[in-house]
Amino acid sequence: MDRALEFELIKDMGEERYNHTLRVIETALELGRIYKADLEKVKEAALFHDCAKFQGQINWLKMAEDFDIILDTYMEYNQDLIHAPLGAKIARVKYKIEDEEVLDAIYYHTTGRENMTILDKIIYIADYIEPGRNFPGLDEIRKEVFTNLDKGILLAMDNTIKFLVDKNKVIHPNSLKARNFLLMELNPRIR
Ligand code: DGI
Ligand code: FE
Ligand code: FE
Repeated sequence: MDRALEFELIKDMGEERYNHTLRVIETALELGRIYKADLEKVKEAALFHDCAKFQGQINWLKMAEDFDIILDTYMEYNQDLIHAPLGAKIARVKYKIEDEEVLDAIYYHTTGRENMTILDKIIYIADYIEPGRNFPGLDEIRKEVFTNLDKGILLAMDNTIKFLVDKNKVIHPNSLKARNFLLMELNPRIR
């Protein structure tokens, strides 16, 4: 890893989250090899996926405005979601990433979206199953991801949506669209 780049990322996100990033890279590369994704893109998207997860007290609305990000009402309401679109923007302007597929994978890494690309899927799920994570049900999901990527992702999305409902949290429409899309694709209509 380029030292200056590493330094910049650690300064912004802190050591702990940087270590999470390294684990996401390893997991994503492992999946990328299995599912035949472009490993350069996988590595780049994983490296920068949380590049906007700044430490400390951040005025996310102001930050979004400064970077010309258009936020929907759900992101204004739940500001934990802002680091994903903001990350795509920062990857573009600060880290000079030009690949739209990579930028999209960063943009949608928290919620997912309808009809996800293989790169979107790998970043989304590597973030969820990296070895530092410890959610209930994770062992089953880890196993499934390596057998059937879509089924594994659907389990992870179901888990996340259930968790959010239990916590009385607003669910972003992209999370619902992503889950519905996979569910319908995995269970085609019979008549
Ligand atoms: O940034 P990370 O912590 O590595 O992971 P992430 O970007 O997936 O963020 C995870 C958090 O985002 C987790 O607490 C669940 C939450 N989340 C995911 N989808 C939604 C959501 N929160 C809300 N309110 N609505 C969603 O649709
Ligand atoms: Fe994130
Ligand atoms: Fe992450």
